[in-house]
Amino acid sequence: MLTLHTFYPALGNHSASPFCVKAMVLLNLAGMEWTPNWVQNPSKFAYKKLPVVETPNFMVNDSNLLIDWLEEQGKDMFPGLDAKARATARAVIRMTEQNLTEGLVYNRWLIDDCWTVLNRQVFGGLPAPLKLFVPNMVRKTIRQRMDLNGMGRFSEEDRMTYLSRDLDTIAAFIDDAFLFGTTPTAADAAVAPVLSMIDTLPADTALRRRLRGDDKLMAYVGRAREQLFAQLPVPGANRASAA
Ligand SMILES: N[C@@H](CCC(=O)N[C@@H](CS)C(=O)NCC(=O)O)C(=O)O
Repeated sequence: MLTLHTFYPALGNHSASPFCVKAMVLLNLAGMEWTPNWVQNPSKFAYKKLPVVETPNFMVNDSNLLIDWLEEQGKDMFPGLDAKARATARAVIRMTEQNLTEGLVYNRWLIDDCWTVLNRQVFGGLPAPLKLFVPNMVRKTIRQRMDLNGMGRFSEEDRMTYLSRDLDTIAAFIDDAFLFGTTPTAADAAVAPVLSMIDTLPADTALRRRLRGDDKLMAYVGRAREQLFAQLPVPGANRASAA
């Protein structure tokens, strides 16, 4: 039995983190037996980040390394794809995680109407003294990250042009139910949570409006929720396996 160390749900998603939802979906697509361990503070883990998958003899400390580990166990995480399509799927994952997700993070943390709700949901359970400074400390770190990677320096118009190209790119892959055909792959595990989290931003931002205005992407998010997310665990539920 594997243990998935994951952040708690937030904003209507099975975890606050798209990478944690991705790991849950990857484990299910691979048919693994696993159980969640809900974590508030990731500082004890190797990279101080989640998700982490604990195997009987190894810690897999990153969701993309998890894809490789599952493939090493004999699971095909890109079923039916030739070498070129596999490379393309990896590139779509990287684009989504390195750029579009940064747009999601910008919206969640730096747009005040989103931040107010995120703060309440993610940090609301902290003891009173910590609640006074931890949320603003983390927000300051995110502001610095957005400044350094450039997302926070764009005008809103340029940021939206940038992020819209990512959404166009993802939409261009959807001819069937999933990004690479009728069968979900690791690319869907990575991309669908990010889109779902843009849709569940708790305020009417330009990014959320842009996604919600795209029927093809919204239909894809709906399929992912039904077919990939519906069976994911929630804290407190008594559950032996998600497979
Ligand atoms: N490359 C990692 C990214 C994981 C990641 O960035 N996790 C974030 C949550 S979305 C995290 O744990 N952040 C805590 C921190 O940086 O302190 C993966 O694919 O697993």
